[in-house]
Amino acid sequence: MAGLFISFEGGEGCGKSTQIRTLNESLQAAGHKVVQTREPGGTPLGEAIRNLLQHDEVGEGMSPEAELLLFTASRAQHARALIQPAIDAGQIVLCDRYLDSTSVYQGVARQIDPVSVDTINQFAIGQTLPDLTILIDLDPTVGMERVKARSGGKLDRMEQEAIEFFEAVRAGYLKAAAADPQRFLVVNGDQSIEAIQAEIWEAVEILLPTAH
Ligand code: Z5A
Repeated sequence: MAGLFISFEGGEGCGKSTQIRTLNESLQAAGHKVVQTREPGGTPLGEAIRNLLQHDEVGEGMSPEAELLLFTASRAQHARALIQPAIDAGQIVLCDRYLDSTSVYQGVARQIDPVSVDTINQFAIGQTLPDLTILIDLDPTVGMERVKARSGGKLDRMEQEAIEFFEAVRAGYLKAAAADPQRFLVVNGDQSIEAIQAEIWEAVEILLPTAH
C-alpha cells in the first residue's frame, strides 16, 4: 500500500524543523513508520551537495544557474533513492523543503526564468510529488531574528542575503500556495509551537494510511 509524502516549506526560521520533529513523534506514537528527511540532502550525495551549497568555500560566487542545478541534482537523487522507495513501502515521508523551495528561491527570488526552473524541477522529481505541502508563513524579519538567536549571529551563504530577498521568498510561497490550494496548507508561523502543531495534525490526520 502506498504511503504518504508531506513536504514542509517556508522562509528561514519559520519553524519547519520544529514542527517536523513533533509531527514525526506523534505519527510514530500512533504506530506509523516515518522517514524524516531534508533538502538539500537526505542521501550521501545530497548531503555532499548541501555542504557545497551552504558551507564550502568553493561555493562562494556560485552562479544562480549552478545553484539551481545543484539543488535539483540533490533532489533527483533524493526522490529516487529515498523518498519514492519509502512511499512505495507504505511509509510516511516528512521532508524539510522540496520542489517549491526551488520554484521560490531560484525562480522568484533569484529571478531565473520560471519556465526553465519548472522544467528542471519536474525532470528532477519525476513522478514523486507531495500529497500535502505545509507552508509555514512568517514575516522574514521575525524568522531571521530566530535564526540569528539560534546561531549566535553566524549565518550561512544564503542566510546572508538582504531582507528583500526573503520578502520575495515569502510572496513567492504565498502565490504558489494560492495557485494550488489542493496540495498546500498555509499555517501562520507567528503562533505558539503548540497551536501550529494542532493545525498541522488536523490536516495530516485525515490523510493517514491505516497504521501497521
Ligand atoms: N534552498 C533553495 O534555495 N532552493 C532549494 O531548492 C532548497 C533550499 C531545497 C536551506 O537551509 C537553504 O537552502 C534555505 C533555502 C535554500 N536558505 N536559506 N537562506 P537550511 O536547511 O539550513 O535551513 P532552513 O530550511 O531555512 O531552516 P531553518 O533556518 O533551520 O529554520 P526552520 O527549520 O524553519 O526553523 P526551526 O529550526 O524549527 O526554528 C528556528 C528557531 O525558531 C529555533 O530556535 C526554534 O526553537 C524557534 N521556533 C520554532 N517555532 C517557533 C515558534 N512558533 N515560535 C517561536 N520560536 C519558534
